[in-house]
Amino acid sequence: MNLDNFLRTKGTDEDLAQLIMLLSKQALDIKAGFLSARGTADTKNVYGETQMALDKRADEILIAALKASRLVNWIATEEQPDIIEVEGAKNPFGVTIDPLDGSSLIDVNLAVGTIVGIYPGHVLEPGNTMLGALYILYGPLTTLTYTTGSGVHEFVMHEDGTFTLMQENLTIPDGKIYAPGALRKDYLPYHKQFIEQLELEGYKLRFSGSFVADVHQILHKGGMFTYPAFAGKESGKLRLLFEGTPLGKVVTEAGGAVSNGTVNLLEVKPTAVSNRTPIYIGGRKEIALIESYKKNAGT
Ligand code: P6P
Repeated sequence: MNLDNFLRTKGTDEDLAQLIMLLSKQALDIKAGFLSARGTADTKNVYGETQMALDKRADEILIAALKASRLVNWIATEEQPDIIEVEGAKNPFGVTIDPLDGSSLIDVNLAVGTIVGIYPGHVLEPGNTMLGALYILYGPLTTLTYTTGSGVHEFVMHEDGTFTLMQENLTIPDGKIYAPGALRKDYLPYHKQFIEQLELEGYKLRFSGSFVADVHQILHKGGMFTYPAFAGKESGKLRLLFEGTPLGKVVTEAGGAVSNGTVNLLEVKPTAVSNRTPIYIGGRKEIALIESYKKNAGT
């Protein structure tokens, strides 16, 4: 079954379905740029990170398509300093987008992806208000995984850019994979204790440098991804709106959990689009464990 028919059979809100279809249709163009727009751009994003030419290209493609469709009122992307308000919007929706997470890995041919959170209105709201979330993963296959609150469903892209159903109602299994971001020398005590416990239990390290690819693996095989608070960076590295909450919504809908180590990340209200956050995302067991370690450490 193709994505369009699947959305319809699931009774998805028509405007939301149109938005998901529009986003899916950008994948072919974004992927086409992988051969041409390589290397770094001569600019930095608001986080001071050098932008890859592909980051900017994917960002331009997505913003142009969303503006032309008028399907959303607010657009926030990791590559833009401010939230964009769309003139003549037909819907009140807001979207938060990481246009190409992990983009620096394209030069070494590793999987990267587009991450999207969909809100009923403005995006500076807790992730648990989201109408849905999706990510497109550009790997050996190009896949689209989405949730609108009724299960998590995965599709594969064909040569013509259409997507067909690969797996319905995906749930995160028990599994022993851990993806530990940050440098071990910078671990805070409670985090060090947590990582050492996982290693004691025989968890295997799988960390590619692409959040979306690493979380996708954990969604299918179980375990946990973390990019924690660390010495000198109590807010961690990853972005709340563009990475933590959209994939947190998907993993939570698949029976997992997402946390900043203290609380459910989907309950956190952003103060700015640039908010960073410590992230623990994966199986409920692992998330409960880190929250207990952090609580016992009194931090
Ligand atoms: P580090 C990619 O730049 C990213 O934002 C995430 O996709 C990834 O998990 C993380 O940063 C990798 O960070 O410090 O290991 O290079």
